[in-house]
Amino acid sequence: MNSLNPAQMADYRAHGHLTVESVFSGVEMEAAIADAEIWAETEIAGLDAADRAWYVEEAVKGRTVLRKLDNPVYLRPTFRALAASPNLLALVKQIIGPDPRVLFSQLFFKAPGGGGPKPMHQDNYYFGPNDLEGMVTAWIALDDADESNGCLFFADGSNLGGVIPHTAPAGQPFNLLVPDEIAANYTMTSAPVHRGGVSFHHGTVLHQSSDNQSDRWRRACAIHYANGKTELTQPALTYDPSIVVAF
Ligand SMILES: O=C(O)CCC(=O)C(=O)O
Repeated sequence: MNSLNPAQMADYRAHGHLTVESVFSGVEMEAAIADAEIWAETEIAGLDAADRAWYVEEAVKGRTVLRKLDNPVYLRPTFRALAASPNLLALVKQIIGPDPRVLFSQLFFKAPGGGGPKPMHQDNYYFGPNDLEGMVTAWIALDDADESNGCLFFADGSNLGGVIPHTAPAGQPFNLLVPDEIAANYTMTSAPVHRGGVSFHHGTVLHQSSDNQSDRWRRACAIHYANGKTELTQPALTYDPSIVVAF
């Protein structure tokens, strides 16, 4: 599929997220996983103590597995090719407008047997763009993602509200989240996606994922696109403008 129909666009605008299946083939996802595995192996070998605390999945006992790696689109040709896929870019342009650039990207591993949760947050709080409509995250499912292995959950329509101040737990300055007493006000809807599908989400929609309770991996690549006019004027963390990928 390389265009969204009016019902899909209306769904995205109303709910703040949209799942599009079969954007990529199983073969493309297998190749991405193979590259992710090679990359993870080399990164694990070089992690210092501070990086281990943020990137290694503590809950997985008996082996060292990564929770995530940053900037796959900038650093890995395999993931850059996914981000540059004409099919994906056509959908991204329909959602946010012309000249999309990748400002940041993340590879999430969520291992079987302990891959941990990601608490409720809004990407627009992290990125602080000058235009709240100017960014979309394309979350590519490298594996089938469902409720048992930790798919995304969204607060439908929360993209129409504002950006909520986030806090960070002690010792986890990068783990920005919506405080529990505010998060409790929202009903969350699961967004299962098959391998090769993409869950698009608006920068302001509240979302989270649970831990992986299955014996299957739940790997995904989140690509954070901005249109050509959007700048990160109030980012909560530091994003390096020299690694932006344009097409
Ligand atoms: O994959 C996850 O569990 C979290 C992803 C996420 O928060 C995002 O793509 O913005």
